[in-house]
Amino acid sequence: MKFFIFMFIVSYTKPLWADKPCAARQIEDESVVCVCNSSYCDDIIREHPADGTYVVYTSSKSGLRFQKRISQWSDGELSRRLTLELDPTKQYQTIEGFGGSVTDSAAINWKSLLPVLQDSLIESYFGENGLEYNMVRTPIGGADFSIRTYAYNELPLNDASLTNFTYTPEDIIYKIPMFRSIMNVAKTPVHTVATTWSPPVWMKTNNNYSGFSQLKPEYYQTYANYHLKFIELYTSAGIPIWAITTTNEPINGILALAPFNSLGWTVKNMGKWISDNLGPTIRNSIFQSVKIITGDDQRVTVPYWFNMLVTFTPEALNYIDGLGVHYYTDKFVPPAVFETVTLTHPDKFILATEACEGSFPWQSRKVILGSWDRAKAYILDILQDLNYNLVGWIDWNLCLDMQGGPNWSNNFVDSPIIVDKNRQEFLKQPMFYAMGHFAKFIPRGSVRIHMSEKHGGILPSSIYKIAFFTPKNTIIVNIYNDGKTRSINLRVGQQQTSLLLEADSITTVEFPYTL
Ligand SMILES: *[C@@H]1O[C@H](CO)[C@@H](O)[C@H](O)[C@H]1NC(C)=O
Ligand SMILES: *[C@@H]1O[C@H](CO)[C@@H](O)[C@H](O)[C@H]1NC(C)=O
Ligand SMILES: *[C@@H]1O[C@H](CO)[C@@H](O)[C@H](O)[C@H]1NC(C)=O
Ligand SMILES: CC(=O)N[C@H]1CO[C@H](CO)[C@@H](O)[C@@H]1O
Repeated sequence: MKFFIFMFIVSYTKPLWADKPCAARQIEDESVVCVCNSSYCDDIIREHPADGTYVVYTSSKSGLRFQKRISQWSDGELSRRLTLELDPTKQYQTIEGFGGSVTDSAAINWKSLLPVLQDSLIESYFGENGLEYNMVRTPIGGADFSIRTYAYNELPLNDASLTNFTYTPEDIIYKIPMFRSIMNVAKTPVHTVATTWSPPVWMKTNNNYSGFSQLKPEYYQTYANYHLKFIELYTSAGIPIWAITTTNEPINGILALAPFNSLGWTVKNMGKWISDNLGPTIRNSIFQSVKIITGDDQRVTVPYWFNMLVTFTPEALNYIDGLGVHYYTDKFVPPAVFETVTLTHPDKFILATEACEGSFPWQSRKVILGSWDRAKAYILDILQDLNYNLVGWIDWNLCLDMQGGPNWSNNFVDSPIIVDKNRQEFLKQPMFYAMGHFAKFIPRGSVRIHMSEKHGGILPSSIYKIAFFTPKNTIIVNIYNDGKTRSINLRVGQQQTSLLLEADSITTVEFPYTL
């Protein structure tokens, strides 16, 4: 019996030291990147906290990456400044997941690495000792993060019945192999969201991949079938599609905003296409459970793609499962805009479907190695979105090259993993760990719970926070400290403790809880 107890302790404590720490490379004026090469890559093991204990994981500007500590709840000396109090009985949205995007560019960069590095990149994102991503977004055909402009069934021209819809070289050489690698590694089903940037040019009014365009009316049903054909094509390659969106950033093609693949939609026509074509096509097929996500555009457009659309075409509500939102106007548009949907249509979900840093013309440095500011921008945005009942958050390219590409339209941006093909290594940016504090610790099915702040002092709050009850019967709390090192209290029921928050850091706390 003693022998077994001893074994239990050994097997319980051993994983604490099994994490491989970040191989840190300090970047001048920035934080660190963690370097993965063919013989070394850091990982993170999620502990199972025992009753009466909690586990703390911290990443910080000073260079901590998932630093792990185990502590006990105490009734000792508490801070008098700030107490965060949890109320697990008051619950909000249920989480669908977190992830990143398999674009042509991401898959090309991934493929440029040695096989052993390809594996550790996928492990880093999807593995049990990685971030445990459980969602992916992928373009249907080409996007700006491709090396050429293309779509499915470009030829024959005006082929309304899509007789030539088949795999592209990008699917065969890059994207499908990357998906297969992901699905071999992921321990939970990966929910894939597929999106068209532009259909073949013959379906469009301007006969061009970019610029001002709309769908020619005679191809409304063809464009619906185009989505069904894609779902069939990827499903037969072993890649199930969980959702489709109703076209990437439809505003771009109306305002001719972006120099890359787009298709413009007016709200009225979009509603009509969903009700008359896309909705019935999907729901009357064997893929009827594939979710239909409308919007897939900036936060500023939420009232158009949802409330205005369903006012014009209420029938669209029968087909729409949720709304997708992109990141790029978040700093200028208050999140309260989400309440126009969440309060009026609580049965529809909102999912963040695209985000990256470095996309604005005034951001002259597209990739900034080691940028903590960009990690912080991700963290604060995710906290804000989740606090407004969004059900998940999908990042853009899973990896890019040192320049932030490749990209046929020279639209370079940053990514949580930067691939250095020449040195055969990849660099995990601070943004990678920012994603990890959410993706790894908030599994699908987690429910957000209420947390209130009680101030005992005069310090203004530079604390941003969120809490979830997870399907593993634990509570997780994420706290961003946007200031100097400080102590706060955490309380749930009779249990309370003092928590030390590092300067400029994100802290995840996890402990067992029975509702
Ligand atoms: C790989 O990284 C490890 C840890 O930083 C280092 O010790 C090793 O020398 C590197 N190997 C190569 C081939 O660069
Ligand atoms: C089918 O598409 C391929 C790839 O674009 C093209 O090479 C081929 O000519 C097309 N077939 C027909 C019959 O148009
Ligand atoms: C397509 O539109 C872009 C501008 O968005 C323009 O530069 C390009 O010349 C056009 N191509 C064709 C074939 O018309
Ligand atoms: C600057 C740069 O790398 N541009 C690339 C963008 O993508 C196109 C298509 O792959 C390349 O030809 C350019 O070199």
